[in-house]
Amino acid sequence: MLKKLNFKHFLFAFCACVFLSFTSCKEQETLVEAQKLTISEGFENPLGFYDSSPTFSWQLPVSEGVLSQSAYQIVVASSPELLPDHADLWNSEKQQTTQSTWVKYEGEALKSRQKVFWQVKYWNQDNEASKWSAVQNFELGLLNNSDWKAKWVGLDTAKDSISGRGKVLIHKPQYLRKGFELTNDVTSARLYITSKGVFDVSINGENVSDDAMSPGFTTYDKRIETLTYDVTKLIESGQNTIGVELASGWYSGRLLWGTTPWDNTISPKVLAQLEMTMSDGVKEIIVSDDSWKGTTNGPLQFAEIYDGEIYNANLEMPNWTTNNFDDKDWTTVEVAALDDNVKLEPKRHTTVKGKIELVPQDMTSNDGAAVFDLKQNMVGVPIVNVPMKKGDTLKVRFAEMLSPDGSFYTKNYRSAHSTDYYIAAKDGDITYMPKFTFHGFRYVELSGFDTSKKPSKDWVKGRVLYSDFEDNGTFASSHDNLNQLQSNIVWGLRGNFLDIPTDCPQRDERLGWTGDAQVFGPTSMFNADVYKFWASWLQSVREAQLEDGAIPWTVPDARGNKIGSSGWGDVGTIIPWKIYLRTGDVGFLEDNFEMMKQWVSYHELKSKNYISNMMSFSDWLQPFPENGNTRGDTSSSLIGTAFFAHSAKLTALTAQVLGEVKEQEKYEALYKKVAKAFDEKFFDETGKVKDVTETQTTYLLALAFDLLPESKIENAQTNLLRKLKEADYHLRTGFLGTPLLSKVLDDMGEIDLVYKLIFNETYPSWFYSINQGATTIWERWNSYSKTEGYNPMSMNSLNHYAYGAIGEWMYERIAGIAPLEAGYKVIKIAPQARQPLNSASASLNTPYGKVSSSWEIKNGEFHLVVVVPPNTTAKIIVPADTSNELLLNGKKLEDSNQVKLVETAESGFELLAQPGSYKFTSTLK
Ligand code: RAM
Repeated sequence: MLKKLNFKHFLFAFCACVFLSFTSCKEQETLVEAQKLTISEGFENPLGFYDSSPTFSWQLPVSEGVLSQSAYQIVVASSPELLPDHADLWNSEKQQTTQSTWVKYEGEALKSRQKVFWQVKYWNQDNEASKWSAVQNFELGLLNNSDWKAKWVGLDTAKDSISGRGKVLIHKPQYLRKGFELTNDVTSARLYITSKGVFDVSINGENVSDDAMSPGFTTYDKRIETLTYDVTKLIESGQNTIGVELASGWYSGRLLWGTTPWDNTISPKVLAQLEMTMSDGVKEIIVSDDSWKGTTNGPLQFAEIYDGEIYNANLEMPNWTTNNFDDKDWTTVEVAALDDNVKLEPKRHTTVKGKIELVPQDMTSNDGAAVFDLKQNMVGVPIVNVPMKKGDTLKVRFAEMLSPDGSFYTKNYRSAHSTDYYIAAKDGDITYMPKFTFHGFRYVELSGFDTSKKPSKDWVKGRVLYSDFEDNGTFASSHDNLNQLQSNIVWGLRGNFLDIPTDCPQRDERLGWTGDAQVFGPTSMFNADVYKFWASWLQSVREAQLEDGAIPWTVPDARGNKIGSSGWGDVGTIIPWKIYLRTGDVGFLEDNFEMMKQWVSYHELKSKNYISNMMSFSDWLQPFPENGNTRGDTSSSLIGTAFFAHSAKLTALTAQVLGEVKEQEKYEALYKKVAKAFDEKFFDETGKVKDVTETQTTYLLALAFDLLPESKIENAQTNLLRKLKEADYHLRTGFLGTPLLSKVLDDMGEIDLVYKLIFNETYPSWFYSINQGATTIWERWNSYSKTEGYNPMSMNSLNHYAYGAIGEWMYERIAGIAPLEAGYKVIKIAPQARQPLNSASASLNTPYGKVSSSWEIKNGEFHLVVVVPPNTTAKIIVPADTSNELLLNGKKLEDSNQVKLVETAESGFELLAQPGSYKFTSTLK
């Protein structure tokens, strides 16, 4: 063969080689491609996306030869065929950087409805290139009010509505429909839709989605979120029908104290725009307008978030969302134009969905009533499947716990009726799931069913509703109660993340209480993928902020009381900063910087000589208050001043990240002035609190927020220890003090004491509630006891996430995973092992991938298994008697490129580790 090669052949081969190496200039793309590609706050290939200037993030694979990134290239195009070589929207070119998260799009401005495709490639630490990632895509929703041709439509339900509790107008649910004809086949169809109220939409008899309570709860006087659905498969050539069920929801429902800035007497309305591209390329559009018809004579006669539903099956209208229905008795809808002041924007986090189904573990029945125990306090709706007799009314009640005598207790729902009714139209089994309400419960009671049938456990299921996010971390240990605490924290999160972060999910409240959100935010980030959830809610916080900088007590502001509370409004500085630490997304700080400054200026407004006189809910629900007050004994002026200083400090730190040097200096100086005033006003020379009641929280605030001069710190710490001792080493803290306890004591080196507080079994403590049967976090340390039943205080929820804030310390210090640099670019792994724990472990999906830390004590040896994700480094501190050797994977540790010993301290070995998996063994003292 070879011999046959003549010069011509050689020349050809030579040219081909030169050509190939020119065209592809091909470096070898051998490394495994990037994974988990997302845009903005973690969206994967979203439809109806909100952000016209997104950021891009990806993760390097856990793969041979991939330690870190030295460069990336992103290509963005209007069609997948153009990738990677002909990107028409943006080509970042090769960027020499380790940045693999939150890279800003710098291409041409993106527009409503635009379809965008992108992929990324990275170079590793040795400048070797990866393959191009799989092509990702996203499609924008309608970004501007001017994109809408549709009008708000609905019936005037105010005129024949019911006067509900507190004389609040309750609108009857309505059914709206529209038929339309198409002469051609559809190739693509998008339904853009939203409502003032909550809606459920079907096309040609098929539900468009399994979303619940859409579009969710925003500052309706400023912004209403819109949804986008791909409905191509539901549209037919010829006749079609769209049908919408509509109820009050948060918009015009009975929210607590009823003074919403929007008007609850406005009847719910829907806004819908169906945009289609036909097979011949022609565009068709169907919009909500005066050709739609409606009725309130459908089966759903009543639907209210607090109060429940009344469903009358006799009024069912078979096929009403299909072509096969005559709506001649229906009324023509009223039409309202869009309001320019209310922005319509694509929903910027996930919709609420049924995420889990629970089945009863126990059932008892008596006197025509059956009680089902799900053994887990949950939030959502029941799915009931029961035998009934025609004309009878099934009554479905809920309870968080039973009284010790077994009776059904509903008083702590306060005025929330929280009951569903189903009126049967026939004999036999019925299936019913409420649609426009939700309940917080562990027990379900049914009555009104066919009593000739024996109740059975499978009559009821619990459909758990929350915003559609996934778990983001795990925590487990060798201790049952600690594991139950972790479970309670996670269930508290699920129950109170139903579109907005709420204080509680069951009584006549369920509002976006800012103080509760402020304390629980960080813990939520460990347990669930909720960055988008928070980013979205913070937009509402910005919108709700008043002109003088006040952040309302609840967001969206359902109360309309124009003032802020210290410790509550500070959500506006604390959440941006704390979430930035966990994501590393500078854009998030940019978005919120103005709000932070405004909030600090509100602190200034509400203080004299830097001493605060801002109203405060204070250390809410502190146990054993001397003054008997729900606001506890800590001076509200001291609290306000402490938060003033802290908010100024966080604003300075933010300015520093944003490179705003002047602002940084200004807020640093302000923080120092306020801290000085705080010290002079509230502390004597010896570091003891003066002139106001001395509480644990007084010291916690001073120490946590760094408000005392160096010379007083030690004494203040001693005073805090004395206060704890006086309380027999139990906490005496409420909503504001409790989250600071673990951190302050930890900084003092008092880890044993933090363990003691967490493992306390007696009141007040976390385990006290667990020993009383808690399956969620309670509002009060003693909300319920097995012998006494419910705490008689009317404000008493068994699902209030605030005290779950301890979860942050469990992840960061018991398992030992904390960010050392924002976004976990540098991770600190420093578990604090103490009795009674023999083992603990946690894992967390960081923006760079999964990190985990898992330890176990066996025969005096400490075993620690750590996984460090690619493109990060970790500082690992292995607790040890350092006079003995440290083993790595069973062998004496020797410095390598992977792991280096940095320091041998008294309490352990400090190491610097590159990405990879490690198994350390040390001997404990
Ligand atoms: C209660 C709420 C909330 C708390 C406020 C001050 O009504 O349940 O938890 O933040 O009051």
